[in-house]
Amino acid sequence: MRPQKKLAIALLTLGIASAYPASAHAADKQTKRAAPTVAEAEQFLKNAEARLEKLSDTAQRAAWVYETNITDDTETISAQANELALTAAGEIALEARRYNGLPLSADNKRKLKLLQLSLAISDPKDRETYTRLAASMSGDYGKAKYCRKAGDPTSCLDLGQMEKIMAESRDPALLKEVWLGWHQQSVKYKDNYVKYVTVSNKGAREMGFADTGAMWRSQYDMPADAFAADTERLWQQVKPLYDSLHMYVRLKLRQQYGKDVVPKEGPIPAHLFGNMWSQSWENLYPIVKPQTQTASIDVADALKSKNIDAKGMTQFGEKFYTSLGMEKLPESFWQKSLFTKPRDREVVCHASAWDLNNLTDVRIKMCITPTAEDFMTIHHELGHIYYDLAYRKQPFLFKGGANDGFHEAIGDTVALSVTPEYLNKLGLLKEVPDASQDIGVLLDRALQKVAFLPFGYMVDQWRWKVYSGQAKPADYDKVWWELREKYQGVKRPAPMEANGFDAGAKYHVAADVAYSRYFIAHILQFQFHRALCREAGYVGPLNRCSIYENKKAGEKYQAMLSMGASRPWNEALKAVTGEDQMDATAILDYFAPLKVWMDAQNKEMSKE
Ligand code: X8Z
Ligand code: ZN
Repeated sequence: MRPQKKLAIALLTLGIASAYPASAHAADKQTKRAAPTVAEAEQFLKNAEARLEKLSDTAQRAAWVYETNITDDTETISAQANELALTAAGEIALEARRYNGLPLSADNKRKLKLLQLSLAISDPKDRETYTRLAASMSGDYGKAKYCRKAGDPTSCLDLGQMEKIMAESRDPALLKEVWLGWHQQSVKYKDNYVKYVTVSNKGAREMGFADTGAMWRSQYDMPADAFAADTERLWQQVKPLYDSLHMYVRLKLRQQYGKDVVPKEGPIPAHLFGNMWSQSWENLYPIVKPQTQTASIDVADALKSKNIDAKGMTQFGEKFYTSLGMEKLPESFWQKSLFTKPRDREVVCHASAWDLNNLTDVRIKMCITPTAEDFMTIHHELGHIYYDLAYRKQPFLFKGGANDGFHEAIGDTVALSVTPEYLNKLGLLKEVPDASQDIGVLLDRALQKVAFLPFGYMVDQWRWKVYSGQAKPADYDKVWWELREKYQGVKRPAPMEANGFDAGAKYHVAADVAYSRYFIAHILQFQFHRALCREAGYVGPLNRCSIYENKKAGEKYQAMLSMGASRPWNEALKAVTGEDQMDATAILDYFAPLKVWMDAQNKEMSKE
């Protein structure tokens, strides 16, 4: 399942096939079917949308019940509902080929194309295996616990508890223990993952893709290879900024943990970054902040002292969106969402946004705690929700993001406007730090956003290799750590286990959610932010801009959101930014003053 539950696209990635020849013309000749007409194609699309919409509704509901209450029964029901949806999506994907090349409207041509970007698993047994394994792996991930003392259930920690330790503890031995404890859990579903990859690839090949990775890369209105080249271009653009941050953090970590724990050169042990996957480092802020930094920028204290609960935090999020002129969240959102971790049952805590009936039954599922990190994630999830709401009047196949990276960037863009000044307005920050404190604020942001870039890039570098067969199961960990060292500059805190599965300790691998979306979202959100600030008439450093209460910027944003997936993403990007390519100059501009400062610090500290 996907963190962003837009089944229009999820269905498209779950096609099935029959023994239908690759060429529609050949098929029609063999079966002596008359060549299809435009009218038939239009009728086909209408029927397909109606059928998929209904099945998507059922599968979404089954998935919601499963992920908010993991049991054997809910797992089976969810897998079965997905199987039905997958069967229909496959039949439709294959039938769609008949209509390729007809002189259809631009919209209908696009719908036909979207329908064919899918897996085709023709064998019903394989189909069952695929949906069963998918459900079982996300359940295994959700339920996994590490027990500090074997045989003692009171010593067991769930992921949320372990993440808290990773964020707060400065004891390298404890951090290492917890890191290793969590990374042991995924070994249990490695065999299932290997089987799953095989079936998924079979499905991709039946639809004419080289493998599932190639299919994923084909979802961006350009050839698969062009997408790979484009993301590499972006990575090269941002790499110098990441390198400066990595070096700065290394020097600070050496001061904190000593030279024996943190090497002078080469990759840094992965358990020291305040995060289970070393994917964002904001929890290191207290260790790495500039010495001159006196102002607090952490909202956690205010949230706790003012007793703002999970719903209250979410209401703050909603308030930002309505200040842009967007609608209030429907009453059902407040009644039906899951805001905190229930005590009486197992759930998938990884935050997600849901659109159950493709209209207004929107919900979030999140185990919210009163931290700055979760406050930001709420804005992220609400971005998905407001996108869903904005495109609800589109036909079913266009109810999706311009691409999946757009979906991930919407809420993050809004969160970039959650500045200290804005937090102060809300009463969540006592004082507005003056300009002399900007470096600290920027550094905090860089620990979230810049630190993430190589992780966002490498997860699918690994998966592309797995799906193409270049990384064999016996080498999963070897390849995973080669990539983590190469891109992130982090290393495993202990030697690799025989037959380990460290990649599976990441939600999106266990749940098979493509990850490049987050990499491009981290580039796009700065492009959106820069453009919306311009629209709001703002001039000045980008990190000080907040579009809060700016209806003009809100209207511009909303216009893009309501396009959904109806046009190629370049057009959606142009509607907001005037640019038609992804471009890292916005993120580089945003952090430019910090880069200068870090480089000077690095020079200074390296002398010591
Ligand atoms: O999975 C998410 C969101 C849900 S779409 C919470 N994110 C990625 C992650 O946690 O790994 C947001 C940033 C990256
Ligand atoms: Zn998301």
